[in-house]
Amino acid sequence: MSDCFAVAKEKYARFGIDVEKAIEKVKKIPVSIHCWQGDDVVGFDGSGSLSGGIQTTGNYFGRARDFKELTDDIEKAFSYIPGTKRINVHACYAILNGEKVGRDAYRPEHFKPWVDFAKRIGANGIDFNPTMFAHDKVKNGLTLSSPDEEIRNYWIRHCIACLRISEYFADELGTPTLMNIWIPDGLKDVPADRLTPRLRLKDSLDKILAAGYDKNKVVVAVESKVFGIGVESYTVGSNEFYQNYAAKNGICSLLDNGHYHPTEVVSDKIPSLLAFYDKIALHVTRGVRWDSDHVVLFEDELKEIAKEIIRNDATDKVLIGLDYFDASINRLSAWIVGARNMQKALLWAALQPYDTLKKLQDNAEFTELMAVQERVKTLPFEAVWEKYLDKQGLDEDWFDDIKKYEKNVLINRK
Ligand code: RNT
Ligand code: ZN
Repeated sequence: MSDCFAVAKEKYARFGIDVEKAIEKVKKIPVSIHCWQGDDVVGFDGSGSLSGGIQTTGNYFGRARDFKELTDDIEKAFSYIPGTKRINVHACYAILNGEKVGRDAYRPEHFKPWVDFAKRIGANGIDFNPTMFAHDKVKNGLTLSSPDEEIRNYWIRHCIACLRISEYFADELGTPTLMNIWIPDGLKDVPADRLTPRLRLKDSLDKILAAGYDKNKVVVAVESKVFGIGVESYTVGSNEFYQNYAAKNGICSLLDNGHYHPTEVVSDKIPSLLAFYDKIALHVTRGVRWDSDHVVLFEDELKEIAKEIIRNDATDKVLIGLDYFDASINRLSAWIVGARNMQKALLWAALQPYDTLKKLQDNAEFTELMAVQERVKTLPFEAVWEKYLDKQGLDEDWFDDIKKYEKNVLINRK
């Protein structure tokens, strides 16, 4: 292997690329890993099955059913995921210990076990999400945009409670918490009124932000969507709505690459937003024909997304999070494959000769630009990836151990 690496190092160096530097750079880029891959987005607060157009399909055995099982699985999966890892938690993963408390009154203490866990496994921080789906206060599919003031207020209180919990995570773990707001609100069929629900959503968001929060501790983001299953005709929180809201209110915009029309790409949106925002956030996922949230694979668009982060020196500006959920395969394997692929793409992106390529573009040398871009695609990347793993005490032999965990641990959850 070391021989392969030496050859790779030399081949990349011919294009002016320092592979050691690339490895060190990528190791430090935080990736927020979503807890909800482990239990099919069910959570612990028992408010019913998924709603709002998000769906898990499949029933592979071994779904984590409580905090202990979920964190055991995360810990096991993390042991095979290189790089700097954060944990992304939804409010529905509160540990209530039988206390009768609504989502609008969740307190930091309900998440203390997550903090203890994150500290114990050395996570870089926790990110957080209000959970405004799978709940009886979602009325006619609407939350923050509901015509019913009581419903809106419930979810406003929930989001404010989440701000406090986010501050608590930041205090405890010493890194800012990304608090991402996604709502399922929309309509199945042709709306009679597209504006008023958006005005109500705007007002609700204003009220949440008016509660105040420490901007050094919490980055608030809004996540747009184009449509969902059951809400095909209209989404209140559309891209245009949230881009403008975020820009005008100094908050962050989150791009989920499953949330756009099929020929739109998030890789092209990243530099557009970098021209205006200090920070942007990502949900990296893989949509197959719709926002299906398949496991992230090492594909062209993922590489393109990573390239936009690396070549624009935006590793501090783009907050990377994963958002997929596959219930048809071993869930730990889903975590490991997807999270490794994110880092693989970042490493791949860190190995591109941008100075040369940008110069060729500026000089309109498009023939050579194409030739060089194609040439570097097949440089010996695998050897560098293996070195990246090796430097973190890892290799490609993780699958057998996960199979063993499946046989010894997951099997008992039937
Ligand atoms: C739904 C959004 C949202 C959720 C998670 C669970 O379409 O992508 O981010 O997937 O919050
Ligand atoms: Zn998302």
